[in-house]
Amino acid sequence: MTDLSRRKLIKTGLSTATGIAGLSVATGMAKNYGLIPPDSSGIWGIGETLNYASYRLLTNHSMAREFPRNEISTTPFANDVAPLSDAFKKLQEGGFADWRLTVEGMVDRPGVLSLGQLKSYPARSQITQLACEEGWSYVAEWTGVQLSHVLDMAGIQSQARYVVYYSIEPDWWDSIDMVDALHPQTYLAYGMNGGDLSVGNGGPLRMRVPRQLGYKSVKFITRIVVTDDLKKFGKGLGSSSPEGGYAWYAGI
Ligand SMILES: Nc1nc2c(c(=O)[nH]1)N[C@H]1C(S)=C(S)[C@@H](COP(=O)(O)O)O[C@H]1N2
Ligand SMILES: [Mo]
Repeated sequence: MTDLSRRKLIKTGLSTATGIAGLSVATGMAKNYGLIPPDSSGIWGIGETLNYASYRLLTNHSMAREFPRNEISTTPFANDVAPLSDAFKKLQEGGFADWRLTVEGMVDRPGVLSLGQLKSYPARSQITQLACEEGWSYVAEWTGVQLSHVLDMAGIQSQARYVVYYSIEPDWWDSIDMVDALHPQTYLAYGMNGGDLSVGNGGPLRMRVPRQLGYKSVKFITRIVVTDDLKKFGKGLGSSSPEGGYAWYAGI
């Protein structure tokens, strides 16, 4: 590659890099900046790396769009979930008084939190869109505690790079990097449109990651684990989604 085209590539940025030479320069840069996603080794690996790396370099601090109140959807769509377990139904019958969120991994103060404790933390609200990879979306007001607040309380250790989160549904777990975990719009959400978060929409507690597609907003959250290495979890792809063919990083 000539100096001129190299300069042009750096100037125009990773997202517009084309051709094999461009791709290898871009993935090299991504590697230097620690921007290789955990699902980068498959057929679509280069695409996933470019997508994640260019988003991170260009939009690290950007906010998901917030909407005026009059654009809240009148019928927020509750996507189907697998039939909920007896354990879930028992918690539901008890008004979720016994729902617990375990916080563990690379934190100084691991612990177990009730919904009451989460609600005693500073509450935040945002009116944002939840967009499914299948093409539909809705706008709602989400209320919850910033994930960053829960992480601050637990004291994240300096090597931490990702937060892994688990649903009470066994097949649903996912993870985000620290940029999204500490982002002000990433919530552990327990409210929607002024009321409790309905079970259909993931109540009593769901992760809300408005800068990524809907599937990253995992419902019925019971556990979060702070880690430096996603290879230790599941098949090492960072989430149950790439195991089913979806990208780990689903920035919008
Ligand atoms: N536990 C769990 N979380 C989940 C899902 C699921 O089936 N189970 N579906 C995901 C998908 S694909 C989308 S698009 C959103 C849908 O959220 P909604 O039901 O509020 O529309 O939830 C996500 N979180
Ligand atoms: Mo979805």
